[in-house]
Amino acid sequence: MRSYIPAQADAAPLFDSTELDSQSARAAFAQDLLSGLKRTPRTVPAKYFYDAAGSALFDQICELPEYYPTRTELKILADFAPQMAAQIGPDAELIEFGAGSLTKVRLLLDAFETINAPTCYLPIDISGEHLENAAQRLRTLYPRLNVKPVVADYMQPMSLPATESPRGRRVGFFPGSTIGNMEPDEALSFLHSAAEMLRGGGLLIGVDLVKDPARLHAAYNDAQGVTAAFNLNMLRRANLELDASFNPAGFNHYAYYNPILQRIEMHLISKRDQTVSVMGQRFSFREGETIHTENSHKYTIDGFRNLAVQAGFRAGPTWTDAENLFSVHWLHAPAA
Ligand code: AVI
Repeated sequence: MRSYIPAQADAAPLFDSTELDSQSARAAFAQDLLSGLKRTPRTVPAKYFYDAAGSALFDQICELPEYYPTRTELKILADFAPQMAAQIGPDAELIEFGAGSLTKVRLLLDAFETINAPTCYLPIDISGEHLENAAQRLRTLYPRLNVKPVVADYMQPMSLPATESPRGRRVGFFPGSTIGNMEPDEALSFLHSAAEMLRGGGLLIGVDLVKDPARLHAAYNDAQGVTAAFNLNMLRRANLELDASFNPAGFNHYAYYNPILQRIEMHLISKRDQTVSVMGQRFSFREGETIHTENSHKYTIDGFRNLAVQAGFRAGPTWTDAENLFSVHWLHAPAA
């Protein structure tokens, strides 16, 4: 298992965003795409959806009528933020994994009395420019909050900047059910590392739930075709960054719920026999052959709580919506 433990805070930053954003990111994409296309079945990691165009498409997905997770989680956060704030406790050091545009955290921050509010907020995200802009806006809105963005891939080992003798507990915030995009062993490893890193504090985490497959199917096969465009964007990105020769019109978006593995699987299916080149290497696709691009695992409430306990947490309260579509869990980390 890989370890995701951020090394303890001694030195300041960490990963250089330009390095992450350019050369090494391109090299990693090349390596993962080439090795993924040589595998059977062909697989490309879902993290490569998120270039600027892919991130914009994902933002559109979050607004779609069929895609319930984002708005449902926001409503749960809005409805139960005071209870969540009580679990977080006073003067916390809040660490958000995969923070993006820093909107969800505001629902939590607004639930605190000023005197008890988190003193320090470390949003971790891979996109440096985006993160710094969002951090700047947040500083204006919450002048007493020490906002320290960390440009890093939270799935890789990293270090966190030192904070001035934090008074409160260290608390993780991981909304969006991004944990569902990890394989179960990766999710366990991530949670295990988080439990260590958050000793004495806790983790607030959003998790999408098992439900009627028709509802899930609709969420990943929207009528406007935005999810299809998001999936196909992986090929467009490979053409732009790696000089690949994919014809996106030669592939179909295919997403279905696998009830045995409790996950949505997204694939790109070749519409015909075709040959594609990537960085000078040629790959032949038969008609109907797939590239597996994403898994989105769904959990039962008990299934997720059991996973968290296996990772070393003690399960606290879980909040859901009226239809039981989505869940937000408070997990107690082990004692410091
Ligand atoms: C980011 N992640 C939680 C989304 C999900 O639902 O698994 C990504 C996504 N894929 C297709 N639609 C949205």
